[in-house]
Amino acid sequence: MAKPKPLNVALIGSGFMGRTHSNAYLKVAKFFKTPYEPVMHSVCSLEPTLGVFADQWGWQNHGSDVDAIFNSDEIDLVDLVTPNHLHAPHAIAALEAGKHIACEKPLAGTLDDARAMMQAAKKAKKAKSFCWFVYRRVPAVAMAHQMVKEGKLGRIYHVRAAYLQDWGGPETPLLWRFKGKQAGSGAHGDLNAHIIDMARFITGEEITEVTGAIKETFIKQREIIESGGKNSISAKSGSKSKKKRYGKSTVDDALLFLARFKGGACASFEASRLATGDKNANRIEIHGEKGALRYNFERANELEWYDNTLSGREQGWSTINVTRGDDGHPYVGNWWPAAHIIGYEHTFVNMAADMLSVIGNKKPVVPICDFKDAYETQRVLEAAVLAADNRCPVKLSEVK
Ligand code: SOE
Repeated sequence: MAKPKPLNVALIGSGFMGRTHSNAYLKVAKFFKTPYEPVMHSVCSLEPTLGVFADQWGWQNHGSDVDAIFNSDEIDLVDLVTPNHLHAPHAIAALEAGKHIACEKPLAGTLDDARAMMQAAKKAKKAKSFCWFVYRRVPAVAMAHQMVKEGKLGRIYHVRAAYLQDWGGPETPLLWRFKGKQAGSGAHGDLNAHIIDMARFITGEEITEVTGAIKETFIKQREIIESGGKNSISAKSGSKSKKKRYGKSTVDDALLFLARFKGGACASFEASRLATGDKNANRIEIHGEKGALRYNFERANELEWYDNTLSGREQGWSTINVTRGDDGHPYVGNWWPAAHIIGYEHTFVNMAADMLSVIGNKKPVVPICDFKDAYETQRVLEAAVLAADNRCPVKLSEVK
């Protein structure tokens, strides 16, 4: 492969995802050969500590003027790690300025915004679009996709997915993630978005109906923290000095729904930020005619496999340690030898590598999520909210 060409990247936002994305741009060229090498050109946000962030991660320029990013001929790729309500205006401005666009998940806080983003990406001539559904790039999840595609499971009967965290207790202040106008939804858009995408990606099938859903906001009021305070999910309220003020949480803390896939599989999805004891339990199980798979991100390098085609005496759940690049396990050959496991941050580097490949008209290791693909997940998110609000089944054909 020819020497990679420079690709000037501008990051908009600088929180938790700002760190994972900055780390990805810093590391990708060290571990992957891609047609382009990212140049960490500019980072833009309103955070008072942006200068410290830029120096820490090696961003060449920093500022608070997003329009300067869209108007700059130097910028090739705009990457959004902003609150959900800002995804659409920023992504559409970047696409209309002819820039490639990458956006954290979910695509948007609302279906209307997501549709506008999908349509802008469709109109863009050369610009490529990406949505950071990074769990597709966990080697074990990528392998699950490959095994289903190879027919190892046969007809799919069940998908059972849950993404459970427990950071959303009463001590967690009123972050943007709890404000409906900024986030769109709570645990649902944040966590069900991931497992809907993973289920679609692994099965290769679309969801045709949400047959039932339930949602709940357990913590109705949360402490308002002064601006400039830690805005991340690890922020804790409890300022001693001033009288505490509280604001209404206007999103779900949990949303569960049942769904049917195009091939007839019956599925359940559950997202919660109050699943006490589960810190980042992103779990999915798929049961097919010829076999079954089980995955839990809290054991990130392991994929459980049940081969139903063996003789009864030999059948049993096996655990595959998906770290053997020499044996064809995806991505890990770019990292370390067998059983030298990888982690959360590596999924973002894997994603950056595939984005750079696609921008260079090369194929990604496994399918990558563009705005059109991410819009399908947003439709399912919307159908589940409609099913919960109206207490009735919702067909995806009715949610455009
Ligand atoms: C918070 O729930 C969060 O940071 C999600 O927003 C990420 O997508 C997930 O990977 C980890 O948890």
